[in-house]
Amino acid sequence: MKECVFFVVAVCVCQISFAQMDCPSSQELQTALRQVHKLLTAHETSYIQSLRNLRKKLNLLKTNTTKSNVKSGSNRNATCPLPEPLENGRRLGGVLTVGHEVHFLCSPGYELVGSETRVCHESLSWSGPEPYCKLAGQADSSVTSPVTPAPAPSPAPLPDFVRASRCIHLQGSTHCTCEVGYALTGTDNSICTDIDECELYRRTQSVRLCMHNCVNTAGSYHCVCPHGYKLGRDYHSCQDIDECETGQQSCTQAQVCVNTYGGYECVAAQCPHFRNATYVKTSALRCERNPCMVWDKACIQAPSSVSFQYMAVVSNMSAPRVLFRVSAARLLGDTLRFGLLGNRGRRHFSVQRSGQTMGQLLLVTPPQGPATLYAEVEMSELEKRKLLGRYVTKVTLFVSPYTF
Ligand SMILES: *[C@@H]1O[C@H](CO)[C@@H](O)[C@H](O)[C@H]1NC(C)=O
Ligand SMILES: *[C@@H]1O[C@H](CO)[C@@H](O)[C@H](O)[C@H]1NC(C)=O
Ligand SMILES: *[C@@H]1O[C@H](CO)[C@@H](O)[C@H](O)[C@H]1NC(C)=O
Ligand SMILES: *[C@@H]1O[C@H](CO)[C@@H](O)[C@H](O)[C@H]1NC(C)=O
Ligand SMILES: [Ca+2]
Repeated sequence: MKECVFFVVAVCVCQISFAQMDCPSSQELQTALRQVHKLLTAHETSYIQSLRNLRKKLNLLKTNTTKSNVKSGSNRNATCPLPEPLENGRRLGGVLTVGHEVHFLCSPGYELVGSETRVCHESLSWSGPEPYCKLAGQADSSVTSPVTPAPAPSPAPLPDFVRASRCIHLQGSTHCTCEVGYALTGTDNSICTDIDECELYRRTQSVRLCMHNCVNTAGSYHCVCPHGYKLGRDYHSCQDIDECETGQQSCTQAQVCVNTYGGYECVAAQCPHFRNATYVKTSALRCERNPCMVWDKACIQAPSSVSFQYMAVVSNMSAPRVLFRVSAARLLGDTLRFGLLGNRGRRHFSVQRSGQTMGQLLLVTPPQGPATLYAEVEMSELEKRKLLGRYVTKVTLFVSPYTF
């Protein structure tokens, strides 16, 4: 928070002076900048100090609990060796006893390499590698790891990320080139370093290099897709695998396989229970009511048929859009009514009439996945305001975790 305030101050200093057309000497500007820098440094220090205090308390608690468990008080007074002084930086924290932490901070213009925080272990040694400060923006002194690939399963350094450049000497000048995917680095252009296309794109482009994840490799990169997708032919996009088609599914005979984006579902339609009404399954995704006694009002008011509809969509799909339409196969009465049953789907769906004998289910908001949304669409047929029949469609919408 405070950092922002300081930054605003710096900007204001410049703007006011330009507005007055009273050009400040560069010395004045530099003084202002130096002050802001000082403030920032002070703020950074206090921030790290408070972080350190928090960590200290946490560590005390931790050691307290382990101590009371182990009952070994022998090391309580023992200290770790004083850490080497940090060149171009400094150490925060002077308590060197077991369980305490020290922190390291580099001077402006330097970057810390190694452990920013080190804990004094029971063995009286410090955790983590010893830190040092290197000039910001310069390659690491150890040439082997200027770029670390994102998920490198092998801990060994990958020297392929750095190569020697090819240079030609021509009339006193030298021209150096790199292979595709590498860029010249180093003060003398002697080294080619792999270009991290993933990082480059993330920083500079608004479009995505990969539909899902990008993995940088020596001299190139490749895109990876989440489980349930395969890489498209363009090597950038991700395509859903239709498990129901490819036979990778494991649904039982009684179930229906529904392909979804990034997976699949095994569904089984369950016929509903309504008072005085009984249903038979007429197909995998449809139940019809058995005939009612003419006097049995409860039975007559139960839906004549219940159909099941399963759909798969991607996350954040644009809305509103029509998901499907229902219509009466044959019209017996004089009126058809369409509506949503219950409250379950009201947040995401709405039902509209789309013709004389047709209604449609609309998705009204972009669905945020992963999610499974439900809606029940009812079509009722009336003759002189008397109910002839109700037809219900139970809709299940599988929303993928991704926008593809
Ligand atoms: C750790 O334990 C000591 C007593 O064993 C107690 O005085 C101290 O407050 C405890 N510290 C914390 C942070 O709980
Ligand atoms: C720790 O040091 C203090 C004095 O420095 C001493 O009084 C105390 O007995 C020591 N405790 C242990 C466990 O060595
Ligand atoms: C439901 O069925 C029972 C017996 O089968 C009958 O007595 C009752 O009237 C029916 N309920 C309605 C509301 O029709
Ligand atoms: C959803 O899509 C809209 C427009 O298509 C976009 O502005 C928004 O950032 C997207 N939201 C998420 C969470 O992807
Ligand atoms: Ca799938």
